[in-house]
Amino acid sequence: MKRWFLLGLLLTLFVFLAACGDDSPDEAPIESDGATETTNDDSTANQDTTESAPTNDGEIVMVTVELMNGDGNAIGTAELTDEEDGVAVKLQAENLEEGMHGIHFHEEGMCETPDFKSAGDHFNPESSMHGMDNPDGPHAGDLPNIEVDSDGTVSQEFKAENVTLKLGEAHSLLKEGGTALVIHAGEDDQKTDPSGESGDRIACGVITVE
Ligand SMILES: [Cu+2]
Repeated sequence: MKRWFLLGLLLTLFVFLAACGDDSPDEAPIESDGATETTNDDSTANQDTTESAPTNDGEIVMVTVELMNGDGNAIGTAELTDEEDGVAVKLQAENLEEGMHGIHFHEEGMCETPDFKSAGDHFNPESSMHGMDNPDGPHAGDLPNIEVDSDGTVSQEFKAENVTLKLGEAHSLLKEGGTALVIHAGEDDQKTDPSGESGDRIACGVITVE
């Protein structure tokens, strides 16, 4: 009799501990991970094919880029609008040095002061040479020079014909990790690879949808 009672007690204790074990944070994530992973796979696969394309198709997509200088101070904005023949850029900035400045889309969506080297090279999905006057160019991220007025301001609109804001496309500025818009200290000669000898990076803004 006593042995059965002890056995029953042990069994109850065992079941109780096992139940506790299920609820413990150590085990629960492993089990639910396995379960949610399979359901997640299905739902993301559905989203990839059915959702991401339509949200960016036929709609006007606009991104505002906040530009900062090497001290990390805001100096203006660039408004990017996706259009049929490229991306329209409306640039408005101040506190810049008078004269011509190179400006490009760079391949990394990172603007770390003071030198903005974090923005990487020019956005160049076709692996071509730099410059709009280069027979083997240009980079998709190459842009015409901008001209800053004597009061240090610039207000300019131009079209970037070799890029898009459409998600998933090779020339998309909104690729994973984003891209950056960078203004240089000097003028871009539009032919010297890889950056037109436009000098230091003096302003930078991240291009992203986040
Ligand atoms: Cu550049």
